[in-house]
Amino acid sequence: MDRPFAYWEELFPSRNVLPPRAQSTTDAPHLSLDGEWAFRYSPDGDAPVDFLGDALDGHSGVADWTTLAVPAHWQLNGFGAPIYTNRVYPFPVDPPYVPQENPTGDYRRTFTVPTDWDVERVLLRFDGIDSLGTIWLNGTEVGVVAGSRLRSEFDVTALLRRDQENVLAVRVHQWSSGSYLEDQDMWWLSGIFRSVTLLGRPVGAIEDHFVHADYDAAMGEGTLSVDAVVAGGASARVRVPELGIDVAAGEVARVAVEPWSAERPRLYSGELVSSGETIALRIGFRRVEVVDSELRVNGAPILLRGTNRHDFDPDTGRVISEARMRADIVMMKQFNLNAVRTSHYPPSARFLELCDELGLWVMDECDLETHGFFPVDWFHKLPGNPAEDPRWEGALVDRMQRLVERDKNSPSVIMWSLGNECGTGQNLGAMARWAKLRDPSRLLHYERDWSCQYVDVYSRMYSTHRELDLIGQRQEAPFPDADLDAKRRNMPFLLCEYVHSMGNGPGGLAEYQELFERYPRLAGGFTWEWFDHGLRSHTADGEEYFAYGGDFGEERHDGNFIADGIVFPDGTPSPALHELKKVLQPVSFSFAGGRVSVRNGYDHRDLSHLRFTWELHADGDHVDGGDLAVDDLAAGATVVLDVPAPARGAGEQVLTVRAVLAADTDWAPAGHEVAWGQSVTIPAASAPVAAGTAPHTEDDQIVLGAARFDRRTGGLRSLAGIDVDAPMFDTWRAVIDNDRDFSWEPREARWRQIGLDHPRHTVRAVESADDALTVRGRLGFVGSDLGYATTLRWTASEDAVSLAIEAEPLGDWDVPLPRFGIRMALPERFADVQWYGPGPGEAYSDSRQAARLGRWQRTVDELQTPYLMPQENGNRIDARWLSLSDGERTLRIDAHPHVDFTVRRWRSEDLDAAQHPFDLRPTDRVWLNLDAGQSGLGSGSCGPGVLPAQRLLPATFRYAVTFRF
Ligand code: IPT
Repeated sequence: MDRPFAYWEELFPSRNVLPPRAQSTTDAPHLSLDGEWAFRYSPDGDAPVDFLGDALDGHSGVADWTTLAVPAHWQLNGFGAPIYTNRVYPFPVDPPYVPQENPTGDYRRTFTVPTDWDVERVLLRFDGIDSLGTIWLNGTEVGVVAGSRLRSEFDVTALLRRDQENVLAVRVHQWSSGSYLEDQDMWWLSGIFRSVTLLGRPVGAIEDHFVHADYDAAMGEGTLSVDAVVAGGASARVRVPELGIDVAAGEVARVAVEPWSAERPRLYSGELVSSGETIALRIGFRRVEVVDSELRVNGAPILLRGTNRHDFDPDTGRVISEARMRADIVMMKQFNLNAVRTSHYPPSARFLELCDELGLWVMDECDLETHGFFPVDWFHKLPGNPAEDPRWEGALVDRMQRLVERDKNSPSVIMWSLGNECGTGQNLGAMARWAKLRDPSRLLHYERDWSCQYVDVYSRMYSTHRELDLIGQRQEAPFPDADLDAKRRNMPFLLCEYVHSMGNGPGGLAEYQELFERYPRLAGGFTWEWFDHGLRSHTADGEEYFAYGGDFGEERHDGNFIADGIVFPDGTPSPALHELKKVLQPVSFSFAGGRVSVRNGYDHRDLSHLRFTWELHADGDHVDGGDLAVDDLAAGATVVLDVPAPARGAGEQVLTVRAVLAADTDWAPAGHEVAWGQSVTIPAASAPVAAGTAPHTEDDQIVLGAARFDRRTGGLRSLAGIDVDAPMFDTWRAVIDNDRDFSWEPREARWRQIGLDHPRHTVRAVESADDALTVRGRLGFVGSDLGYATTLRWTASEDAVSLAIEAEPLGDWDVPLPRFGIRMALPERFADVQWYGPGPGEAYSDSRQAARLGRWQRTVDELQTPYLMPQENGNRIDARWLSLSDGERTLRIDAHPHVDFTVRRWRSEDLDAAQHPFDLRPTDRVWLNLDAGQSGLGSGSCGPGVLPAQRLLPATFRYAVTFRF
């Protein structure tokens, strides 16, 4: 028996909402209603509506009331708890019903309309209520807000008391029919989470305006016309003094202008004036189009170097301060990103204004995702997926209208996206048709309908490199319908999500970028995603950590899948963001025959804003340097320059070329590095291997130079008096998310089945010869017949001890190894690490572009990357040498020729077992891995795994190190 719908379960529950209109900066009066509101929380939606009157007089009593800030989420302020699910709905799929236990927040506040307001009408605006709110003013219902990340306005003129306090009351339900449309991969968080404003509307106010600012690249000319709807049908004028424009609204003006682009966000200030209101205009002239399967702006193809950004703050959830928005954009610009997809809902309108000002291409996405229908077979079953079921059409089109109408004047927005992960369906078609009619100047995007019937660009997510290569060449597998296939094959292509950045990773970025740059059809993409959405929490002992799914006791959740960003929750760039910065750099360098070619990879601008320098280092020591003259180089052009000849002398000679900002910008100071390249002009001579000393026996020990070994096992006990744990073979890494069982290329299960996490080394022979101590053995794994035949050959001179490692695979290996190397331990005081090699950040075989050759110094603690779910991290790749020091004594390790190393205060097993950083407790040893290598990272947690070339295959490994003291 069906229970009747509650009002929040109506398919289109909004009531009395005014038609949506453009965001504006206006001189009309307004009053912010943000701040402390009275608040009452109830676990279901049926509490009496007893809070509308002048006094709080319900039978539940005033005692139940407390206060809560607006904007805020109640779950982050002590009421209820956050829930994280990726795509499953956290309730039974039974649309439009939602749980009867529907947490509800009652809000109220009073306000007085300023006496100097000379207005005809007063509107009440809600920028975001999650998920549904009923509004009352002075005891009378104003209407119902639905669509969590969308703006709603009401006309409250008739209900307002002009000379007395007004009582504004809002009841917000956590769940509503809209919850079925808002199944984005993020925390479920409720409440009035964006601003509330009272807007005075003077006589003759401007109801809506639409700026059309086109740019004709061939003519260098802009065309401006501003549509204005003025109350009472009056007229308005458009003035742009800088361009000498003073025309009636609706009239077309043509002038020579500088265009707007993400690279040079040129905005012209103007105003739109009616008798009652002046709206500030910030006009960016640009034309977005598809020509010859290319995505073009202002006549030139653009390459989207983008990322997906959710509104996120570790303390306030989707309540975002302007400072945080600006900080995000500034950081994106500093890290060479030029585009953002507002996954998966429109951000605060202010965010787009900042994108207009600072310069980012924006894909503005509708607040729509019905992903939870996928696990229940969204294409075939009824009650159907809202994208298809005609009963939902009104609600979906309304969402699109509210997106487009609010944001239509932002030059940064070049594409509207219908939403994310809704399958396919006719209601998407209805949204698209409306949007195209209303705003033909922008392109339409939607990923999940691979027919591309409603859209202008072909978009996919997480395609492999191979697929991207085929699409670049227009050789992709055909779509079954020939007409749609032909249409799609002529579209530009973008990856709306790629390089999933969960935990340590992604790898394979550089290979994607190479393809994007190779094929004109490929318009780039948006990495998944900007933030790790970890919520700041504290253990019982007060230790801070960032919580993920399950940490709030959720019944059903998706664990740390919420931690898949390139920025840690506290705003620190992750190693992946550094890698991205290098891979996306808009200027590239290549070296050959003593010359460097410099390529301008910008879409529109020349390089006159950059200063170029060169530097020469020998073994990491600065030898020489100076400026490099790169004449103005047009977008897309390359110049080849002579570079200073390598200085003669000892050591590895490395030439570094850098491009830095010549002057301050809005997003970085002069000197900020935009791009760099490096070339080894003379490689290092290999360090000498210690030799010449013969081993001898003292009691139960074998002594070889400064090294002492256990006579029975051949295990190293001390090096120059430093007590060490003998090197053990290690093939394990604390599995990274990309290795795990949910990965598209799962490795973990097979690794554990083999027993790689339980290695056992047996010594077969300890052989002393005149010049060496050789320990032969077999590395095996508990429960497996696979293994390695191992040889450790120790030699020594007076001041050094060398170890040559050789390991040959035994048995039929069928899986790449996590790592291969040795692990030893030193006393905990050896905590100061220096090395010469790529750095300073962590690097892996498929994520090493950001690491530059140099001499680096870090403490052990600084070498750790605090992924929210602890996992393998901190690898330094291809070190030529490293040293560990306790301040007095230093152990230096030379590699022959290179070695990967990891240093930490716990063992890989501890890292593997930990669920949160607070689970990791320092041991009294410093654990040092010296590896022949590790498998790459890939992005298998949601995407392709490690590319073949970067898998560590179980081959024979041979490498050597020399210890010096
Ligand atoms: C894709 C989603 O669009 C995105 O929101 C996020 O959940 C991402 O996956 C994984 O983190 S959809 C997936 C089926 C590829």
